[in-house]
Order: sequence, then structure tokens, then C-alpha cells
Amino acid sequence: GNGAAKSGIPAKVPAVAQPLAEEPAEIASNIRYHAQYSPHFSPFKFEPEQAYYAAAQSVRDRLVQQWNETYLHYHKVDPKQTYYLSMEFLQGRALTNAIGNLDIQGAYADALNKLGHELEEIVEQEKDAALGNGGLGRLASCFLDSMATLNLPAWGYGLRYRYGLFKQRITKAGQEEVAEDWLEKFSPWEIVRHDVVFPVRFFGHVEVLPTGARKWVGGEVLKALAYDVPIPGYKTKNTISLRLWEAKAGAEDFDLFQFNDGQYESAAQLHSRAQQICVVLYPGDATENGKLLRLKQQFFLCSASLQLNAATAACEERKDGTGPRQWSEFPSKVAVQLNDTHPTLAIPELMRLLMDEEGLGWDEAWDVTTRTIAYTNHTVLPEALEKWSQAVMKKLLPRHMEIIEEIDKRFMAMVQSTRPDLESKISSMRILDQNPQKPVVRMANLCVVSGHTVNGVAQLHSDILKAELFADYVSIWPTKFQNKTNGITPRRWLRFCSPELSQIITKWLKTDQWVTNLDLLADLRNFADNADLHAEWESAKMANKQRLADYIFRVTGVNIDPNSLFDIQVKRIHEYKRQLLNILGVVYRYKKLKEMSPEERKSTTSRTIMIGGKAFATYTNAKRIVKLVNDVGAVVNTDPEVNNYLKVVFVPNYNVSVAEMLIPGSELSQHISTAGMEASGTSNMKFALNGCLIIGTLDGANVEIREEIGEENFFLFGATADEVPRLRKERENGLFKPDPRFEEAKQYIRSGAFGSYNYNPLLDSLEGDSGYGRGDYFLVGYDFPSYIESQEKVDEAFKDRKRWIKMSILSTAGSGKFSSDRTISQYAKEIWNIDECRVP
Ligand code: GPQ
Repeated sequence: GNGAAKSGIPAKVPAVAQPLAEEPAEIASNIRYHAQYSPHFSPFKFEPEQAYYAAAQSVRDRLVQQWNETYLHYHKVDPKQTYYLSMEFLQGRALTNAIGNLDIQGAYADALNKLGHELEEIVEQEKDAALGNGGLGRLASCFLDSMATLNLPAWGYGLRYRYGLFKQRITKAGQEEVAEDWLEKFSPWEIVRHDVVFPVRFFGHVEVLPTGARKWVGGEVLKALAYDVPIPGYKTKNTISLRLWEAKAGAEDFDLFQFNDGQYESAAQLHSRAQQICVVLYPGDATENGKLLRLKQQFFLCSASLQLNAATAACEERKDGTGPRQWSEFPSKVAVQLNDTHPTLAIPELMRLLMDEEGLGWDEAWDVTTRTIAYTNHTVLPEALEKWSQAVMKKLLPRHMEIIEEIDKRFMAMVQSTRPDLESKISSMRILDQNPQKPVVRMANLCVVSGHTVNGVAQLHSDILKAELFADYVSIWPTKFQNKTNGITPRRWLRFCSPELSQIITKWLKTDQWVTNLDLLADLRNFADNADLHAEWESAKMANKQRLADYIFRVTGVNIDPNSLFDIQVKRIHEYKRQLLNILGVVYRYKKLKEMSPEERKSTTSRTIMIGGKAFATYTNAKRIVKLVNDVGAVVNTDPEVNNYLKVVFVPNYNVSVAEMLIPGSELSQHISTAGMEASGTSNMKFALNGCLIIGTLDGANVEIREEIGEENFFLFGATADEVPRLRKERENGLFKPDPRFEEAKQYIRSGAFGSYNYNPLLDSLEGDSGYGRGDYFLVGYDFPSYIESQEKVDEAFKDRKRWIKMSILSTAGSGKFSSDRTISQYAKEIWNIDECRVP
């Protein structure tokens, strides 16, 4: 049946409701029990590391119990379930989140105290699970938290990468990448499911059976083995799963004869090829790649996940006793969401399973597939739209290539017969790009043609998809396209990362219901001028700033002043996100400070500018930007004339846990992408929720944030998305006249003020050829003056404490819309058609 069988739990688990420890003393003895019987450490030490693992295992007992109850309940009710397929889940740490969601934080803190430890120190022992690159992966993790909290029958499906996103080290030369070994010891949060194993084939060929049916045979066959990570909802019993697949080869693939003959490598060839599949997260973040291994990873995820769903459905009986389910009922039991095009192969894999394994005809299989699958687009950057070589695809997945060709053929026939007016568009709308130089499969087109729904991730982004990228399809399927503005989980991103501010909010709202009903924050507006709230608000912010300052000192050795304005930009380093605009602004500020008299300096607003983020290992300009920030910091921070008024810090190794430290301590954050290029952004929501003001462009979700918190509380600058094409043309035609302040900042860097490294190639990208063959494609020069002027307004606003705190309160008050609970409710209702299934 559904649910229970899928999680590998037999329908009849003996009902032993093991009473779990409630009192700190009982919990302490349970932690001690785990420390003693844990097979992972010898029992002689009980230092923070051992205490972390023992506490985590103790928490896991509770999760497992709730989890079993959840799946037994799903099995009984047999609801429709959603499967969220994603190549990335950026989970971060789990302990604080688990005890917070289970509402046992206090008891665990006390229990650890009894054992001589502090909870704050223990949670720091955990390594981040960084199975993602950035926003897309973190979104998937926030979605899981909301699915569980909303009691939705839903799953995350991903890959169990041995090494997650690289660790960033900063040296004199800039960024260095180091493998991040999150599984070095073991992860207490995953449970291997030895009974959930599926074969996944690569290569081989297609055989035609006497019946005319087609069958994919030969090649190599690996095994996909499930590891489940329990995902607890907030203050609910419902605990769902993140299922991560690992690739294995079997004993039958081990050639004992060859091994005994001394041919060790070839004896275990398939084992080593299996290991390669999940060894490393592909470090791409909106960049192109052409690696066969990446395609193998994508197919591995899709094949294992879809086989599981099909196998489960195949043995289902209807609950009302009317016999076995028909395949046509599959979409009323299963919804599959594709997180960008990375899991697109779910489409031909489901078609293959239905036709070749289950014997359905094309029309029937197509009907089931298209009613099951929906697609979310996360970018309009052309270099990030996945395209796979037809030759590579044919070799690795011959049967899937046949199916894709057939989908393409039928799509063209449909357009030709029903929409002759689109004749001239067919070649760009079809799935196959038959460019004789390099024939490719366009994955986004395959998703749009095959999915029942396509959505963007912020209103502006969804509008751009309909008006530009997918405009031609809109006229064929006017109702297929939707918007689902992204959201973030208020548990991790306010309740747990800022207990100080949370407590104040709960006190003033006289309820903690806001944690699951974030719209309640709007009531803070009633107290936006209240002096008592102002005092409390400011002291919480100060405590968080102090904690952040201590952290910065620990990891960089730079002393920052908690009374200065904390100004933060953290995100992947990319030219379109324009960290270069930020640092040029800093350089300009530094130069002006240098030119001032000591008296004049005293009247300025002191700032600490923090920039953090990882650069794709081969993205040269991104790495130059990292180095430039570090070089500017080294000069500014040691300049006794100005370093009371300006500090510049590069925050190393930005990740989820670092974000949980930075965001609560921030006062201004920068979301300054070229308009039209950031699909949504989600850290903008986290900062606003924590009472941090935003300086930003009208891009992605900034537009909606500004609407919600009020334009007077948002520092806006820059060109709008609809102006960008015209401005680029003007730039190309030599009609752009740079502002002298922009020239001054660039010239200052070129003069060697920040060391002898040659920044000319980076700065040249802002004028001549940027390497994209398009000078200043990201319009840094055009937006520079309005950016500087907007920053001057920030300085003025910060001097007026009352006004600043009020704006900060109104930011939090206006953030209700950006809860991922809202986003996920909309997906559930408007795309998946699933209902809550609450464990009693
Ligand atoms: N995003 Cl296509 C990623 O983080 N990685 C990707 O590969 C793609 C998109 C981001 C996007 O840049 C942000 O604007 C979004 O907020 C985020 O996805 C989640 O939708």
C-alpha cells in the first residue's frame, strides 16, 4: 500500500509505544545510554563531540517513533502524496531544528547541563549537510519543513552525496576549495533502508520483442539504496522523509576469479563506477556543464524515485475494496514536482516504466505522465538552461532518447495541425535542437511540453517567463503557467536563529502562534512607535550583533564595532548578483573618507561591510571578486585614519550555519542584482524577517517584499527590468556616459591602492569585452550613481535611531507573506491537489 510500504515499514509493525523520557534527568540518562552503547566511539571520553552524537541519537529515537506513526497513518488513510524531486537539499544542521520542532529544547538543554555540557556548544559540533549549492537547494529544505509542519503527505527525493558543497578557504591567493567531509564520522540523522533497493541501468540498447513492445537491455546495472532522513514538523506528530539515494554494485558484480588472479581494479570495476555517481555534488550554480557523470546522477535520482512510486502503485488495492487500482488512477495518488530541469528525466523514465514494464499504450502512458508531473523554473539565465547532447543521451539512455524523440515528433504534429500560425516558432519551441553542429535536447522545453503546470518563483520572474522565455507556449496552454512566490521557514530563520527577537515578538503579540501563522506579525505595526518595544528591539539586535562580532573575530581576526552599521551581502558570488557593485561602492566610500578631515569623519555613519559567498571553482571573475574584497579589507581595516568608520570583512565559508549567525545580527542587507536576473532570492526574505533593512533593485522577490513592508522602508535604486534591454543597447552603441564617481572608484583600484594584484581584467569587464562579449552586461556602471545615492540615504536614516528601529520593526511586521508555509499551501492546493493528513 501507499506510505507504509514506500517507507519500507511493513503494514503491521508491532504497536509498541515506547514511553520517551520527558524529564531532564531521564533524558540525561538516555543520552548517557547512547554514549555508552554507541558503536562509534570508545566509552572513555564524553567530550562535546561524543555528547553531540549521543544527544542526536537520543533525539533520533523520538523522530523514529513519530515517523513510524506518520507512515502507518498514511498507510491507513491512503492519501495522494507529493514527491519533491531535487538534485539539491541544503539542510544545514539538524539538532537545534529537531529539538525545536519537537518542542523539547529546554529539557535537552537541562539534560546536557546535568552531563556537564552546554547545548549551545554541543550543537556547534554538527557538520552542515550541504547537499546543495545555494538558493535552490535551501528552498527545497525549507519546503520540507513546511510540508511536515502543515501535515502534508509529501516526500523529498535526492542523492546522498559523499562530499557536499566544498569548504571555502581564504588565502593570499583568494578562494581555495577543500572537500567537505560531512560523513567523516557518521550522520546520526540518516537511516539506511536495506529493503528499499532498485536497479538502475545505464548504456545498453533497445530490443524489439515479437509483440512489438520495446525493452531496454544490456549495459550496466547499478543498485540504488535508500537512506531516509526524518523531517519533523513543528509541534505536530507528523514526521516525513527526505529520501537520499546511494549507488551500489552487488556481490554478483565482483569478479572473484579476476581478483584472485591479482587483477584487483578490474575485479571491482562496477563498484568503483557506482561510487563515482554519488561521490560529489555537482558544484554548478546556474552554470553550464557537459559532464556525463552529471547526467548519470540525474538519471539515477529519477529512475530510483519513479520505480519506487510505480512499484508501490502497482500493488495497490483500493481502500473501498473495489479491487486493484488502474494506472489511470496514478495521478490521483502521486504528484511529482521537478525542482528545476535537473530531474527532467523523470518524464521519459515514467513513460518507459508505464509502456515497457506495465504494458500501457503511448496515449495512456502520456496521459498518466502529464497529469503527474509539474515543473518549477528557477532561472532565466540562458547559460543555466540545461541542454544535453543528443549523442551522449542516446548512448547513456537509448530508450529514453527514443521516447524524447517521440514526444518531440508528436508535439510538432500537434502544433502543425492546430496552430499553423506558430509555424515559424516550431524550431525554437520543439524539444530537440537539430543544429547540425551540436544537436541537443532542451530540457526546459521537455518540461513545459510534458508538465501539467509550470511555475516561476516570484511574481516578476513568472511574468518574465510568460512574456519571454515561454511566451510561445502560453498561447497554446494559457492556463499551464503559474506563480508561486518563494518562502522561507520561520522556524529555522527566526524562531531558532534568534531566540531573543522571537521572545520579544511573542511577548508583544501575546501569542507564539506567529511561528506557524506568520501573517500575525502584521500586528507588530500597532506598536511600531512604542518606546518600550523600541528599547527591547534594539537590545535584542545588539545582543545578536555582539554574538556576530565575536564570531567574526574568531574566524577572521578582525575586530568589528557592534555600534557600527552592520551591512551584509551573502550569496553565491556571481556577476549578475553584483558583489562588484558593492565593493566599488566600498572603495568609493573609503576614498571619500580618506579625503575628509578628522572632524568631518566624525559626522559620518560608521559601517561594517560584510561580504560572503562561494565562487564556482572555475568562474574566474567570481574568484577575482573574492580576492578584491579581501584585498580591500586588508587595506581599510589597518588604516588608522579610517578604520573607526569603515571595516570590510570577507566572511569565509558562507553556509547555512553561518547564515544563522549573520542574519539575526544584520541591519542592512544588499540584494542588488541587475533587474530581471535574480529569479527570486530567498535570503532577502530571511533578512527582512529579522528586522534587517534592504537596499535593493526591483528584482525577483524584492518587488513583493517592498510592497509588503512599505516603500518608505526599502532603499530602492537602479534600472528596472523593462529598461534593461534598452540600456544594454545604448551601452553597446557607445551611448553610455559613465558617472565620474564610478570612474574614480575603478581608477583607485587600478592605481594599486589595494595591492599589486592585476585587477584590470576584472575592471575591464565593466567597460569593454566582459568575456560574455558584451561590455558591462550587468549594468554596474549604469546603476552606480543611484546605488551610491541610496547608500547615502541609508547613512542618514541610521543616524535617526527612532526612525531606523521603526523601519526595522515594520520589516519584520511585513514579512508574513514570505513564510514557506504560505508557498507550500499554494503548491498543495493549486498544483499538487493534496490535502493535510494529520497524525492523530
Ligand atoms: N537558483 Cl537555476 C539556484 O540557486 N541554483 C540554480 O541552479 C538555479 C536557480 C536560485 C535562483 O538563482 C534564486 O533567484 C532563487 O531564489 C532560488 O533558486 C530558489 O528559487
